[in-house]
Amino acid sequence: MTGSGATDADVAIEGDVEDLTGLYREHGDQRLPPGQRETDRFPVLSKSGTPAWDPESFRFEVWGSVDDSLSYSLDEFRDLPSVTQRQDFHCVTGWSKFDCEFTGVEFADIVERAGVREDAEHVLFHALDGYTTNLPLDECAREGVLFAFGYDGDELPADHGGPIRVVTPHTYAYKGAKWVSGVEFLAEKELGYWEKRGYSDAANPWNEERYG
Ligand SMILES: Nc1nc2c(c(=O)[nH]1)N[C@H]1C(S)=C(S)[C@@H](COP(=O)(O)O)O[C@H]1N2
Ligand SMILES: [Mo]
Repeated sequence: MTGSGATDADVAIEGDVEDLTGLYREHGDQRLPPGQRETDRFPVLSKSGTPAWDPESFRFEVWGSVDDSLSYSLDEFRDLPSVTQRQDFHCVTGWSKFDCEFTGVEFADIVERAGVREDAEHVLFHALDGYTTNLPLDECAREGVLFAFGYDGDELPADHGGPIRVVTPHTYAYKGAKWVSGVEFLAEKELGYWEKRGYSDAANPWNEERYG
């Protein structure tokens, strides 16, 4: 099967839903970052539409400055230990959606499985539509950065990055690659798609870091 690849499976939620919606308190007392408006919808933002992918051949790969390169099929990836977190989502174009429930594998877990080396300080995420985005390793390793395959108890919809997307509740959402298929650990920083085109590399919504 190609196309959305959706299999309409419920996503098992292991354990409690962790509430990370309070992380804005690191930056003050405003849950809604400056210049944002809250929406109940979940708009779709993609540079070039939703790519086709095949659940049979899809691989999630980890390489670069690691002791063990990793390669998982979709089923293998979904069988890794997962968490479910309630998070807020902030798009740099000005909308925020509160209380999104994402289920997925913690970034920190992948760091451990791959044995990320001492010299790795940066991460470049690769996606099926050719999108890339970069983050410092120490920001990725924070609680809240997930490789999400579930949304609100269902499979993550294809438009929102299914089968797997990154979520980064500490930053604007362009730091969260939809359709993520590769994670590259780097000693030297490489800028991603929007970062090269003038968007902020730091992308902190509470500091309103929209442009670089
Ligand atoms: N692969 C990929 N990931 C991406 C994008 C994209 O175009 N391609 N757009 C980014 C932007 S700008 C935002 S705001 C969010 C939007 O996620 P959503 O469509 O689920 O709302 O995905 C981010 N991740
Ligand atoms: Mo965005």
